[in-house]
Amino acid sequence: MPPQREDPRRRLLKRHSANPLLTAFDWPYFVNTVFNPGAVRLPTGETLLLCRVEDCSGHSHLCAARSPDGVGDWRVDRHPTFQADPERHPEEVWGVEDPRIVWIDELESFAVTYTCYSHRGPGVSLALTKDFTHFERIGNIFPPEDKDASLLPRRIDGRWVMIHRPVPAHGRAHIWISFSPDLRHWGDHTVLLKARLGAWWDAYKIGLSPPLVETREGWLMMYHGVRITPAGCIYRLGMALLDLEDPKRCLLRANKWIMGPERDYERTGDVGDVVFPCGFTLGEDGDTLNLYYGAADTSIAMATGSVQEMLDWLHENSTPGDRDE
Ligand code: BMA
Repeated sequence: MPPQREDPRRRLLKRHSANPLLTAFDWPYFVNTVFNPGAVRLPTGETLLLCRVEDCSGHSHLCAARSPDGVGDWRVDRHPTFQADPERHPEEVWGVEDPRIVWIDELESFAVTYTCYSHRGPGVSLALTKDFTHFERIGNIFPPEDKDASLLPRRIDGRWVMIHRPVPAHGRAHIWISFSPDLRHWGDHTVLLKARLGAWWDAYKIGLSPPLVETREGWLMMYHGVRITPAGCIYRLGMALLDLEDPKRCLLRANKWIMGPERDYERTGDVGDVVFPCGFTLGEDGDTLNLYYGAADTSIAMATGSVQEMLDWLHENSTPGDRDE
């Protein structure tokens, strides 16, 4: 049989026809842009997006938007939901950005990891909340330069697990994994997934996108790769699979990206050619994945896929483990 060509119309992630779902014009107060939201489904069934909002000073804060179906009828908080607190947290003096949210059964709380930004560069901070009104700030847990962080939703072998992306002074920016007994003290820092080299779509700089999706086959990790071109950077999305009980082990890594900037709202904006997911919700069936992403650092969009189809595709389009040549 001749080799089958992949149908280019087959898409793992289908964009919603109402995209972009949210823009600065939906905000009850004046803002520049809204993008890169963390996402959760609340016990009420509502979808909550904790959106990065950039004001006209250039600094970002976080603001919650709630919707009954995750697509429309958004109720946006009338004031910023979570703002930088530079008096107590000087590492936030230039704002807070790009939240990832995970529900933690053991703590009966949502854990929000976000980028704190200051003169020293971007770092990783952590806050806990039960209601997205009151927040317990744990503070800066990974110093600059580090970002794109999310917890796993449970301890593994007694320790909390964080995926994050430090940036070295020289060389490629890889995704790392670190461990903690108490969410405050972190160690056993290990490179988890390397940025590749040369012509690869994910060469030189990669970072975690939304929190990991727990499946029977392993932790499904969606990550962004940054292609540096003479015309600027292109942010695309790829996938890898980590061992469920030993997430330091990368089982599979897709060779191709699964989503890149195509539509006008992804190609044009304050920073063009960016799709940047920071959150997802799962449907009642446990398989339908609604991925929320920032488009061109300007608006918020959503794409939907099947976790099982993504896993099947990953098996067909991967090299085993973490090959980076
Ligand atoms: C990354 C992050 C994101 C942003 C992206 C594109 O480094 O800062 O917040 O969406 O760049 O500008």
